[in-house]
Amino acid sequence: MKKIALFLAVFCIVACKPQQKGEERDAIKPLADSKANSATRNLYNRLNSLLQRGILLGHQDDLAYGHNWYDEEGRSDVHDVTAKYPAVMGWEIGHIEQDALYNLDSVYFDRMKRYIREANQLGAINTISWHADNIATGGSAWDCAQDNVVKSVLPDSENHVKFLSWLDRLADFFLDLKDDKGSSIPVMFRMYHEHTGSWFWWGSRQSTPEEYIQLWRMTVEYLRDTRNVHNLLYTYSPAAVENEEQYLERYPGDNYVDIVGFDCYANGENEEQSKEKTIQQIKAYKNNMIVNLDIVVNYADKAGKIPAITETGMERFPFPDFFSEVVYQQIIKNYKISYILFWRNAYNRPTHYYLPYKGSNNEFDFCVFVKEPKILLAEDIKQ
Ligand code: BMA
Repeated sequence: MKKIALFLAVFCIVACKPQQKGEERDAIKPLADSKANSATRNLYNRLNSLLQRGILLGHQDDLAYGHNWYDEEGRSDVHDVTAKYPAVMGWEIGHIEQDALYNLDSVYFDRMKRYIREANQLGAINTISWHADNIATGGSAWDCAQDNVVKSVLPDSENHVKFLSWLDRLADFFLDLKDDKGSSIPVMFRMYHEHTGSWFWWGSRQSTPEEYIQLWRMTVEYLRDTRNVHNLLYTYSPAAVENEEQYLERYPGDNYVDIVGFDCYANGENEEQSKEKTIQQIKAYKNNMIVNLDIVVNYADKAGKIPAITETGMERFPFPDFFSEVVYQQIIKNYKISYILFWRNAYNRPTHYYLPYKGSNNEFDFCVFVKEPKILLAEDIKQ
């Protein structure tokens, strides 16, 4: 009996040792990058434990600009309206592959590094997407005139070497994400997204499933193994699908993915459209969201991944209770998902906004939404 008591006491001292802040922990699940640095493994564990607390509110380009303003110190449309910052901030590195100074939405890359640092300081988590140009034509990510661009960047194909030089520029950017003390900042990298649609050169009509999977794996392997980038969690983010089979048709495999999500929007064509039409669009959105949430949450559960809504919203949300009633009560309330990322509030396009800004419609409705105990902002999760 004494022996058992002694064993239990020793076990407890060893096993129940409190975790020190910043201490290196192994990720709960193996990550796509087995050499992911400690900050990245901690981020994964943090996402996992936050999943039990609620849903993180995310916003694209939140600190970079908002409705009718651009690069103002400390400003954020979400903060203007709710007095808190989003818990997830999305950034876009399209055009970094061209060695450009700023991205396709006019955000300077050196400032983006600063915003990422600021977001990190606020306790928020950063996610990065990449609308890479079409390497074969010189056109944009949306240039789908050819259906062999993915094939052309794979090993031994005509654009492979040039494409690796593009990945080098990405690697340099990721490696340069550091906090004030010089420690690496981990980010969720959401690459080749919405590939179940066919509006990007990596889309479903532009490549075979095998080619897409090869592109994904090649990118992970190059960044991770050749360039030693170890601060990424890889995020799989198709456009809305109809069933799990479609969701997984181009899935690169559990060893290459950490976070599983989907992008899904409510259509909203113009300001003059009838109320009836808006209601129909919202109904379709709700159905789509629920189908995809079921797929993603279920798959994440089976495979030990983090489930998320990686892009969503309705431009101008011309519906009174869009956030508190439609998005929260009717869609996300009963789901265990890590985060919901709303798309950007453009500084130079008055109707291109996906979250309220000071003085816009739905300010109060959005405040009701963020006050739901399950909705978490940066201040709620700061460590
Ligand atoms: C789209 C729009 C575009 C933007 C692109 C990449 O959905 O917001 O204006 O250039 O995303 O951020």
